[in-house]
Amino acid sequence: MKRRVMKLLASCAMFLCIHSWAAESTSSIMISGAYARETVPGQEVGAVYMTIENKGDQPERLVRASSPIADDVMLHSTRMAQGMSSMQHMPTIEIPAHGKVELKPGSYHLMLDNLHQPLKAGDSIAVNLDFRHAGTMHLQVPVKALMTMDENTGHDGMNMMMH
Ligand SMILES: [Cu+2]
Repeated sequence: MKRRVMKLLASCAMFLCIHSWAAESTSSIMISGAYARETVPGQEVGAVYMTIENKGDQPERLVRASSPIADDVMLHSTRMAQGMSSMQHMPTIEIPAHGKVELKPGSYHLMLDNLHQPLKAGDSIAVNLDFRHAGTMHLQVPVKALMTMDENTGHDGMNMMMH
């Protein structure tokens, strides 16, 4: 099990890397590799991933996220326990000084609740992040297609698709 998870993490890291061309910076916070996962018909929640880097000398905190295309955007963390994944609501996400936090499948993510429209690959969606010190950042997040089956199989694959 542990080995499968490691393999999963490795493939996620690669995936993020491939899509990390665009980088945006405001003050000491840098966002890179942001993307949203395409939704399937009937899916009313979406997930957004990115890397948040803090180049400053003081810890930073993501306190809120919002999007005009969803009723609510929640900060979530996915945990694996005994082969089952569950999501936890996070009140805030801390980014340590000179550190970074990766929002990625199987870990932290932004959860778009009650989507007003389906997320289609090739589109981009507006997402706003409120940081305690850096203030509000407005992002345009590209929507990426779901991974194909040969890149991503089995139960862990399902987990990645949903979160
Ligand atoms: Cu979630």
